[in-house]
Amino acid sequence: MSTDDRLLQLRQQLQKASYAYYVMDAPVMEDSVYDQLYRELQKLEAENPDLITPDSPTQRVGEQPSSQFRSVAHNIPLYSLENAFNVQELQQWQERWQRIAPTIEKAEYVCELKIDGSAIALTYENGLLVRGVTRGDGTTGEEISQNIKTIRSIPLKLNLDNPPPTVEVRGEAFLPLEEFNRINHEREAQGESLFANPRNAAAGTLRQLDSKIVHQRRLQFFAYTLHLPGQEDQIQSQWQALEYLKKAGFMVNPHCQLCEGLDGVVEYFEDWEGARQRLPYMTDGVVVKINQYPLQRELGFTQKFPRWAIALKYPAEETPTVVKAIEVNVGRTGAVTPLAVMEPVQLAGTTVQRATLHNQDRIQELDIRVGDTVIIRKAGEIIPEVVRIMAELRPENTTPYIFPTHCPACGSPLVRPLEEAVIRCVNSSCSAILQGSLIHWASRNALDIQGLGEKVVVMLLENRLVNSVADLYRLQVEQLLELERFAQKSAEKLIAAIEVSKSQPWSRILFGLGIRHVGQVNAKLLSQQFPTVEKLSQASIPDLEGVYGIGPEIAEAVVNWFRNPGNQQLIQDLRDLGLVLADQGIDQAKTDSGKLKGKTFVLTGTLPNLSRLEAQELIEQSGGKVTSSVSTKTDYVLLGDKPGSKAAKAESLGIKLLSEAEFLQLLEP
Ligand code: 1X8
Repeated sequence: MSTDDRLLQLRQQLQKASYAYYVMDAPVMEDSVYDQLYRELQKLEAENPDLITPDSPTQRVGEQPSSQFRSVAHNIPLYSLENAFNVQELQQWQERWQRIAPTIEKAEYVCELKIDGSAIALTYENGLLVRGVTRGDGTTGEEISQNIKTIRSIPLKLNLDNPPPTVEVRGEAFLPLEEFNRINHEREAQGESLFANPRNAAAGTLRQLDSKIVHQRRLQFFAYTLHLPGQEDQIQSQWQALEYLKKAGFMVNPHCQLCEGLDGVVEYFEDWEGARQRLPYMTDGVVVKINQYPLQRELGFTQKFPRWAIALKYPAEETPTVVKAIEVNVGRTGAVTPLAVMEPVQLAGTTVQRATLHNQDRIQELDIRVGDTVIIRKAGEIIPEVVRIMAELRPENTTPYIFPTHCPACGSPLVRPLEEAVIRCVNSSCSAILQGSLIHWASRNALDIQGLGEKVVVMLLENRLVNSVADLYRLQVEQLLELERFAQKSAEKLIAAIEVSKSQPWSRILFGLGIRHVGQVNAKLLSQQFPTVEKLSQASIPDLEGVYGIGPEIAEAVVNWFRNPGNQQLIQDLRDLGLVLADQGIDQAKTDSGKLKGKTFVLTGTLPNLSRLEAQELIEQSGGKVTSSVSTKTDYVLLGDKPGSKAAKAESLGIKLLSEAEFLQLLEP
């Protein structure tokens, strides 16, 4: 065999093996065999440098680092996509293009996952890769051919028998998550700055001057756009273009789908919202394109975007922002919670500017400082949290945060009990604690006083109109009228709402008192076993622990609370003011014969429709009871979204888990 023939054979075999491995993910050759053939090719080429072809597998790694990249104008601009952040905006987009092309009855849409990477344009001449260019500003990019060639899922030569004179292929270069993490770990070990996300890492890698480094970082490439100048009649749709790209040897994302109408698009978007979390690369939305090229041509482009495509984005669950201040908040239990005040940003569909820092230990762990760029995350709850800081973006002259030693509200020294993460203000007349207690008292699941929210509470305190929960019931319309916010009608309304709250049941009042560990569930349990405040205040720790569902911690908290003279005074005052701190008789007949008689429930997670209290009331009306922790005596666990450890415990004990729907079925006659 001539050297020429052998070289051709080696190139073809290695190309086939590489395509099978990197594009099809189905290897056809042992690594060791590949290496052997590769070395033979290298050797023959070294002996015959004039026989090296540009599509040879050895040409993926350049010898010389580039000194800089060349600017190249794109023949066809790389447009960015218009964004839609919800289904309504997607519908508006459809209405917009339909107004421009009213003759079209029905469009087909191609849905493709939006890959979080870096867009590049590849030019092939007579089937050979001649150029790779970054998106740049869309009009001009940088030539990074040497780096592009290291991406093994990009063919150096198209797998077509009669390749067209020129083709331009566009797509996304990206780093798989595993590779991204590997690179960041390596950089961390070497004391280098970390990449914030796979997109930055991909863009940074593509602009590396040394293609050997690029070669080490296993970039991949999904092709999604085809330009075949002069052959427009050959390919008539995006779907055909994707087929052509696959045939030519590119990796096309396998999760693309042709949809008849917008309903199919919405279904695709919703299906992938969860499923995308399990993909080995990062996605941030769905690209929706009108399939038919003739319709695409009719619609054309605006100044910035194609009219025939849109990116439907998933809400970002993590986002960077800058810390403007670190503050502490004193809650109704005296717990001092630090929080970061940040530049407002969009996160999971809402604007946020505060994130919890949990406690002093967490602050030390993060070493968070004013001026830091931080990554924040919505963690199911309403308040977002700080995940990490980006140390490489820290400005100069920052100082570590020093936790206050004194309460910002009342100035008394803060206390950190041994073995506890929480720092507390223990001054029982602290204004911040009083403020928290009043807000809690008036809240929906406690006394439910309409119109008495945080703003009004702050105003009442500032004007010294109240100094305790009992004072709320001493307020007069005339006093409110002196406040800026109130007119005759609104003042009368608030006083009436406070008056109405006097008839709330004992269990709600008990919850409203804000005794530690006495949440809604325990308040219900205690109010049933101790139907008057006298009985509860006289209960000993063993009495309390005797109640099924009440543990030693709760029992101690209750006893301590009633021992406090200030609290005894409060109970006396409330009673004098006309609140009934006792059960006013429940419909015993109904609960005795109820469908859930004798059944014990535990609630966990957020239910789709019912509030916790509503679920509890339904259970109790049917004769069941609700406890706060799972044990062998539990009959059912009613399971909502984002359940806690209770669900796992129930499963391990073999206790039946119910969804809200299944629960409601139990109640049906
Ligand atoms: C950007 C992207 C597109 C696609 C996937 N990922 C992206 N990041 C796709 O069409 N499959 S299209 C696109 C653009 O046109 N700017």
